[in-house]
Amino acid sequence: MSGVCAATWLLSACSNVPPPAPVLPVPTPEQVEWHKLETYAFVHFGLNTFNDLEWGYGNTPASTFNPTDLDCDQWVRTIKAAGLKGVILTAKHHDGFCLWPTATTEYSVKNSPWRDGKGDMVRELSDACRKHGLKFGIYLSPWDRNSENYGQPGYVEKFHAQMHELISNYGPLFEYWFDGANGGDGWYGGANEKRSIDPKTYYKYEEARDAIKELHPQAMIFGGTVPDIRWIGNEEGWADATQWSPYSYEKEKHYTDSQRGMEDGDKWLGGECDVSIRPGWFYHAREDHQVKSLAKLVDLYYRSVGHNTNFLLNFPVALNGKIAPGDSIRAVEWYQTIQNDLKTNLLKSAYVEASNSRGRKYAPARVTDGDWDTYWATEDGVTQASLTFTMSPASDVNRLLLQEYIPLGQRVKAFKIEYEENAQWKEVEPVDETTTIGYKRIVRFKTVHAEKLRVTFLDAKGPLCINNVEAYLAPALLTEPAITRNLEDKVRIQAGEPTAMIYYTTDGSDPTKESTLYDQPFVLDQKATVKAIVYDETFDKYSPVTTAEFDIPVKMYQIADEKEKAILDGNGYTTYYLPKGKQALTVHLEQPQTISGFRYTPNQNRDAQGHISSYRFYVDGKLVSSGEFSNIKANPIEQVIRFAPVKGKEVKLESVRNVDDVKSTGIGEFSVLTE
Ligand code: FUL
Repeated sequence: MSGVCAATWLLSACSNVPPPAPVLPVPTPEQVEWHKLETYAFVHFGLNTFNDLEWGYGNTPASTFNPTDLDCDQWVRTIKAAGLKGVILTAKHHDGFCLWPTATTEYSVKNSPWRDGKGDMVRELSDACRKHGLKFGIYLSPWDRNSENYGQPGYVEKFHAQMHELISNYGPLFEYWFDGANGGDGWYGGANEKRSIDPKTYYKYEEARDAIKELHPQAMIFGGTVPDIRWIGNEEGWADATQWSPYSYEKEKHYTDSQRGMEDGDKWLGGECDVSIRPGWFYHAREDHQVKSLAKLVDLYYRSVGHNTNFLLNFPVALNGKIAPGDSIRAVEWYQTIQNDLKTNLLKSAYVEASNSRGRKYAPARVTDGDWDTYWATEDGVTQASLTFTMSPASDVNRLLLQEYIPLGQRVKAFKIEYEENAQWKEVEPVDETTTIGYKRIVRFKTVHAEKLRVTFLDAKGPLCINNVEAYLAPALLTEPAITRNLEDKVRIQAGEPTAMIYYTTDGSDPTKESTLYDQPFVLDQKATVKAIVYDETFDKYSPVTTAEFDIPVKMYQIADEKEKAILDGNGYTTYYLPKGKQALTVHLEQPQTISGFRYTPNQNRDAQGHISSYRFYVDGKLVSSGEFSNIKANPIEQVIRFAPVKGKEVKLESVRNVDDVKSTGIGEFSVLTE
């Protein structure tokens, strides 16, 4: 042994080798605790619920707020059973209606029939949370469509007074949400909003933050100008696999940069993936059959928590004041499925070796000791190294969970996973790129039989600090099929697995393996509801049911222009842009129909522009409906508008305004709803 080697050996063997120097930025201890929550709930409830709206204009009377059987305890029991660690309540949404008896405005529960005007929903929910050991958080919309002095200094005083009531009277808060809508960017404020403000200065967010932090040092602030965490850039509940917690708003080119964070970000701002269990944030009876499927929610878990971000799952509480039974059941099934996926850690008793180690305190076995605060680390200057796990016994495996010791910063930039079978090393086939790790990364890959598993860290911003590695064998989950109807009125049903058996019905009944077997696209040139399932013969298991409601067939529309036909092809990604100078789409039907609504889907391509935010709709030249497609910028889902039935042959969808005032108008899909 040379003198240098002996010295290195002595140094690494002794237990007081210093930890690796932090890689900046690092999270605060409160941010670390927030990461550990992983999943928690949102509840959207308020006047919108009773008026079938997503963004109320602030003019629906407070008297319409009347839950018949409000039960916050039921919400909390559901949320807890779904493994979620806390709940954030929309104490006031953009319509300005307050769910607590505030002294700042008459537009609150005190002027509603609910509990004879003596109710306080913030109190009921925070009490229920305390009773069941759940954390509690507040959403208070800065934008207020009811307040007459919104846009002037007086409103900001009122907004701060509301915040003070909420932070002073309802116990500890774990998160505080400042929503960004109507952040002053053009007409994003909505159809009636003409009061433009500069969100950076108007709301006095710095003062608000100081006040919140003084009373709730642990609370994470979402939004505003001095946040602790960051919106992930979509309302679909997922983050990119490459996911840096560091971020710099100064370097942001588009808000979707947030989907992956920034390797060179100078502030620690962990990503939060928010999504509703239904298409909308508020309850709409028409979405009762659109509760996200189990497979969809499980996928979102892996693409949020498994991609180093937290998952915020919204429950749109129903008119009776309860979470609808289907939503509760789905959320609990979701949690149980994840628990089952990640039940038996196959590395618990594996023998671990590393190609490099900083010493005994940072030995490779630290990654399987179940202690979050101990970690394996490499020597200074070593940013490439591998961990090898000898499985006892050899096992099938398809998930690998990795964690970095984030109090010292996020480091890993790239890694690969290999397995050994019959003395041969091969790489696994992951579903997405194996780049960053951060607080938590769960890699899904095709099942392999492994005698050994090896993780090779290929590049990092400093010596490696890995505190946990786990491996699992998750059972396969049957995903429900997708149903579309094309320009020839042919219905296509597709399953994830091309060989899957699909059964369907067209009479509205739930399909079983006794229903019609799908073998090829079939013509459906009438109004009908198609329901389909995937069936797995080996395990005698069904996927969830997919329901598609088709109105009058494509053949009943007269469309000559080839490009324009994209609006009816059942594919929201192919988009028809109205010719320059045109603000409206006019469509003729073969025969007069009793029309009672329409559907509009904006271009589904990521970062696409030209979504209509405010519209007018005409039948045979007569205006039958006008309004806004609330929240279409952040959540560009299908919009369904209904109105009193009217007979006609010519329909016209006019764009009064597009998101961000973009000139050209895009129509992904459009169709009429008939009686
Ligand atoms: C958005 C809002 O505009 C939506 O209505 C919803 O509250 C969502 C969570 O945030 O920005």
